[in-house]
Amino acid sequence: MTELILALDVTGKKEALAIAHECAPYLDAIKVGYPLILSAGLSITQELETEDLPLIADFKVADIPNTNRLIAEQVFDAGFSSIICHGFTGKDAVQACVDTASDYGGACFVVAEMSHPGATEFFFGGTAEKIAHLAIECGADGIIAPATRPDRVKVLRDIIGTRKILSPGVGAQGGDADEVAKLVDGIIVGRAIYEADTPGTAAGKFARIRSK
Ligand code: NUP
Repeated sequence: MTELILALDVTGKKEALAIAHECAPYLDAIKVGYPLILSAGLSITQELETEDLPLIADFKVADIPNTNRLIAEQVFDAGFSSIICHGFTGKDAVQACVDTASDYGGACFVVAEMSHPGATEFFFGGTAEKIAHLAIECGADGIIAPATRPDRVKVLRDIIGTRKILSPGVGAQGGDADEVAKLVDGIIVGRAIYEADTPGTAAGKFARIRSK
């Protein structure tokens, strides 16, 4: 089954909670990042927890190992069950996130290749492949790979095997949900759901991918 993950990137606390509640029946997890945390505060996790869905912290952690560990501890103490970190920082930095996640019984996903057009300026020539190998070496639970480039997802799948691939870039960034859902373990959808007239209805439509 492919999971449907909502990227809850709205900056109003009330709006965020209302959208989460409306969409919750169709979701497998909620991903929260800087836009919402910086506006509403880390404590919003306590209110989101009432939806009884796993919370993924998308802070794309990219610091030295000690700082990564301190950030990851805050993330898991706040109630998140997964953390997303960058991979270009190297093995020791990624390992700090993976180890902290494991101490808390949580999961760590490593960004292998980003979904936006500018990503190809640096993610080329085997960089993403190297990061995918690094994610395996560190014992990460999976990688983030771009729904905007299904061909690249296939290449990364060959490396990552049965570890999870979560894929953003569906809808607003042009990725096709049905095409990518066949290749990955979870699709991450933000604007195509939270900017819809009725986010719950939009989430309900995307939920068709959960049977793939
Ligand atoms: O490569 C990435 N691309 C991406 O869009 C890695 C990400 N974590 N994201 C996140 O996924 C992005 O920050 C946003 O939260 C979500 C996609 O949102 P949308 O384009 O569907 O609105």
